[in-house]
Amino acid sequence: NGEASLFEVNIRYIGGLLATYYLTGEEVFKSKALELGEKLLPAFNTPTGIPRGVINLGRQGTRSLSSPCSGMSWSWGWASAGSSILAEFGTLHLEFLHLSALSGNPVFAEKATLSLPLQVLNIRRVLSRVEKPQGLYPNFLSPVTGSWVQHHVSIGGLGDSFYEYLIKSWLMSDKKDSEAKKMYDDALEAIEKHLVKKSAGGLTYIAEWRGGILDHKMGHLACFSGGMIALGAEHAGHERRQRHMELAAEITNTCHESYARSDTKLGPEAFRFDAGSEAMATRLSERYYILRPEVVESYMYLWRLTHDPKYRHWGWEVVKALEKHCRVEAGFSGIRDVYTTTPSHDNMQQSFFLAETLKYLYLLFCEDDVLSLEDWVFNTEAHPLPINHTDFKA
Ligand code: DMJ
Repeated sequence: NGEASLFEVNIRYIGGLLATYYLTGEEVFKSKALELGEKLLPAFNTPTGIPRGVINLGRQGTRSLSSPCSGMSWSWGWASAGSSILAEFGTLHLEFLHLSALSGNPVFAEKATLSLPLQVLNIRRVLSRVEKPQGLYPNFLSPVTGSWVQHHVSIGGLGDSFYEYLIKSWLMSDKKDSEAKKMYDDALEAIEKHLVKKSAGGLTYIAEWRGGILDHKMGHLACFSGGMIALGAEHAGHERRQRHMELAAEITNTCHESYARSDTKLGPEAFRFDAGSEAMATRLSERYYILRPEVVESYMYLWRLTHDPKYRHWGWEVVKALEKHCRVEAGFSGIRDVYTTTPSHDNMQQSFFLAETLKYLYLLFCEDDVLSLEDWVFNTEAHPLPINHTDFKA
C-alpha cells in the first residue's frame, strides 16, 4: 500500500526489469516486468484514457480507512486542477511496447495492431486532437476533458522525456513508427521556432514558455536535449541533419558552460540568461547538483555520433569533479551549492546516479559496439531496450 508514481515505476522498475531480461535471458525478469505492468493498468481508467500520475499498488482487497484499495489512482496534489503531466503519460511507449510484444496479451495491445499498445495509441489520439498553441505541447493535461490545464511548455522538467520517447519510439521500431517520427519532427520545429534563443554572449539555449511569455531559463534536466537532437539528426535529410547537429552541439556546449562556470565544475539545477547572467544559477534555491545524468548523457551521444574528442575531455572533467566533491565514505552524494569549493553534501545517492550518470560515463569511454546505438535504445532511465529489427507493424 502507498503511493507509487506510474512514471517512476515504469521507467525505473519496468525498464530495469526488461533490460535485465534482454541482457540475461532469465525468465524471472520478464515475468516480474509483466506482473508490474499489469498493476499499472487501472491508472488508465479515466474518461480520456490519459492515465493519472499516482497509483496504489497494494494487494487486492486490502482497503481500509487509512489505505485506499489496490488499483486506485489519482493525480499529484501539486499538479494544477487534477491534471496529468506530459512527461509522465508521454513516457510509457518504449516499455509498454516491449510488454505487449513479450506478453502477446490484449490487455497491453490490441490484437490487430499488436505492435502499438492500446494505452499508447489512445494517448496519441488525444494529443493529436487537442489544439497545440503555436505547435507547442503544454505540460499539464486534464485526464477528464483531454484539454490543457495550464500553458507552461518546457523541454526540461515536466515535458522532457515526452519528446525523447517520440524519436526513440521511431528508432526502436526500426524506423517504422512514422507517426511518432512526425510528432517529434513537428514538435521540434515548434521548439526551434519559439523556444531556441541565443544569449548576448553567444550561447544557444532552450527557454521555457508560460502562456506566451518566455522564461530565459534552462534546467539541468533540459540538457538531455543535446543528445536527443543529435540522435534524431542522424536520421534526417541533409539540410535538417546539418542544422540539428549544430543545434545539438551548441546546446551541449551551453550545458558544458554551466559546469565550467562553477567552482566545483559541476552544474546547477537551473541556469539563466537574464539580468546579465549567462549559464549560471541566479537563485540560491537552484545552486544544487543531485548527481543528475543529463549533461554526460549528451556528451555520450555527441561523442558516439561525431567522435569529437572534446566530449571525452568534458566527460573526464565530470569524473574528476564527482571524485573531488561528491565522493563520500559510503558512495556518492549530491551537493547543495556548486559555486563553492567546500560544498556540503545532501546525504543522498539518487538511483539515477548508477542507472544513468555512471552508465553514460562508461559508455562515453568504451568502444562504440558496447550497447551500440544501432541495436539498442536507452529508456529515459538509461535502461537499454533492443531495437526491433524484424516485425514491427505500424
Ligand atoms: C531521470 O529519472 C530520468 O532521466 C527522467 O526522465 C528525468 N531525469 C531523471 C534524472 O535527472
